[in-house]
Amino acid sequence: MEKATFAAGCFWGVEERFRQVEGVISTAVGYTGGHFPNPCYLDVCARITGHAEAVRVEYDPQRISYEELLEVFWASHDPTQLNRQGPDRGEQYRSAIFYHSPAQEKAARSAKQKLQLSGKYDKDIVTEIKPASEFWMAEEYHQQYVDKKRHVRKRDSRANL
Ligand code: MHO
Repeated sequence: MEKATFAAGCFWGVEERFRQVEGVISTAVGYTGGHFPNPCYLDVCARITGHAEAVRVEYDPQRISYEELLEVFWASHDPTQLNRQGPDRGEQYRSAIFYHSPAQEKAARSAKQKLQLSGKYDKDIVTEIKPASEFWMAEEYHQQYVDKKRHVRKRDSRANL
């Protein structure tokens, strides 16, 4: 099993996206890339931590390559938006790849360059590429948030019958 860590805006939707991918064994959301130990969501919202909302992916390299995970990452957000993603603004929503090995770093840098040269965006890709550092797990209610909400909706609609 190998690890990959990505930040691409609000981690709820990004985690859901990676959860669907064949070869991904587990996902978790958390805070990383900053300097503040053991942050809670409100610390991150207050922008005193330097952390990004991030998703940690555990994957089986026999079934999916890191390059393929990078494609999911690019497709899950707009990497030309600086310190925001859609309506969410602040450095915690920045686009970032936190690499776990020199091979991941190389793959990330080359994918970023390729995407820039592809002409898909007329603006610069602002994605940070940094070594993975301590990953602080987010609160339980943020984990698999979209999936949990889906179950709550189903339960509520059954209750209405
Ligand atoms: N727009 C969302 C972002 C949540 S995400 C965990 C909200 O304001 O609740 O950053």
